[in-house]
Amino acid sequence: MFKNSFLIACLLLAQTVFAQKNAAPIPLKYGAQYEGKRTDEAMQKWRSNRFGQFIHWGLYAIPGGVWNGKTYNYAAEFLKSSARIPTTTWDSLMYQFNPKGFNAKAWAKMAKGMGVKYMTITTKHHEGFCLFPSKFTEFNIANTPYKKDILKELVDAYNAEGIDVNFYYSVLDWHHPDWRYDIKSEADSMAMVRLLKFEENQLRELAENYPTVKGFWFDGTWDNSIKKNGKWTYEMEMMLKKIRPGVVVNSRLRADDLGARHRDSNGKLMGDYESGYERRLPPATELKVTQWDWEACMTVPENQWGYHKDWSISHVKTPVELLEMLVHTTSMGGNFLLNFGPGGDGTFRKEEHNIADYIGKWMAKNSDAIVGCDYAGWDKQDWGYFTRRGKESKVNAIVFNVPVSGVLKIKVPAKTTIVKAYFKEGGKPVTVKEVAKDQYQLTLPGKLFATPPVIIIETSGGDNSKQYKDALT
Ligand code: FHN
Repeated sequence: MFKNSFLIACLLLAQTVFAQKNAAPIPLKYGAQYEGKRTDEAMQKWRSNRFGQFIHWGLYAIPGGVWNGKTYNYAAEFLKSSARIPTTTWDSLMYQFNPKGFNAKAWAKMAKGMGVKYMTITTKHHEGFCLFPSKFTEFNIANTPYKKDILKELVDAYNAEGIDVNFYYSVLDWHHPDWRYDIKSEADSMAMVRLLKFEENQLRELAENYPTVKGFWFDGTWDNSIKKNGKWTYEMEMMLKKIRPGVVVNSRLRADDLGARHRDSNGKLMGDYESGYERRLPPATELKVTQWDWEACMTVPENQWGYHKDWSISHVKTPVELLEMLVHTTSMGGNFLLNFGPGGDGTFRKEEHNIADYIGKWMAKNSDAIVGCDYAGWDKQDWGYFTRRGKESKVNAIVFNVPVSGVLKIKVPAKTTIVKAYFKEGGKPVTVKEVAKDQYQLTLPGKLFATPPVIIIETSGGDNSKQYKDALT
């Protein structure tokens, strides 16, 4: 009896899987626009950048997570909501925004020194305050004591250092009276029409007034009110790409006709890259991510994007932890966007300077193993990561955990021979030994490393597997 029901259950399951696999695609007007990776020059540049600086800066930087003497541990940029601060009270922080220590050129120099190739900045976060002088709201930088177009200063300064700039834009807007979390009535629907028109105007403004912008990074799009407006998300992507051809848009913007987000109802990625990896990286086994472009964004403390006065609340990642995340991300074909939250005075905290210094020193010697590099196609090993530039025969081994034996085990893909290996810095050779079919050992000199070393592994084709006989089990 049990056997029969089990058999039937299996048959039904097989039938469903078969049906799903062979189901006709759902017809969509506002689904994915193309399949696979974009191959144009702008996208190749975006991809080769690999390392970016995220900047969360807004009015929330002024209270820094503290309101009326009470510290709120949740993310500083959510203080308005955590401390239940009325909109008019919060909005009046605008009259205090005058960052005396701000220096766009110094920010850009720090970023350049860290080795980033792009920067993504909050032009408007959930609070609704705009770091640019918008014609469509008074709630913007021009009406603060600072007055100047701080966004333009930053774009110019970063571009002068050769760093691309992308604009973060929150669709969710706590300031705008027409924002709705859901659409449950005709009035909600009309309000959202007005809100989305306002945002369309602002997006056009950003694309037109800052001609060097390289990408738009949308956020705050998870509510039903946006899921029910897939058409608008599609139109915004098209509009931005029309005004600024080549501009790169993240997957968070998009919802399709049926409200599916990131991926449309047929499972295809919308936007130009997957931007769902937030405060986490795909595990090394999740190799499917190498099939598309993706970016991980990362905080330094556990969950603080905007400036918070008290970082003792959670673990603060060390510079080497963050460097490892950058390398991990590159080794899986992704971009790593590391967040900085400057204070209301326009300066970065000492921990952020330390991170920039540490990673910058490493990048100054080793950026060749990151920028322009990708998934190498070799099996991940416990001691670290592999990266490779295109189809080059050289592979970079970046070592974070030196084994007690001092021996790095390597499994190469079939028909790959390791010819030699040496330290990128200084060129000292590393002993290479072939130990079994497609398996090698690299013996490190018996010393500890102050920073993660990069070992260049030179390979050639050729099949020397014939000398090995598989076990007859
Ligand atoms: O709520 C925001 C958060 O403040 C921050 O901007 C991050 C960055 O990815 N995005 C949202 C949460 O997903």
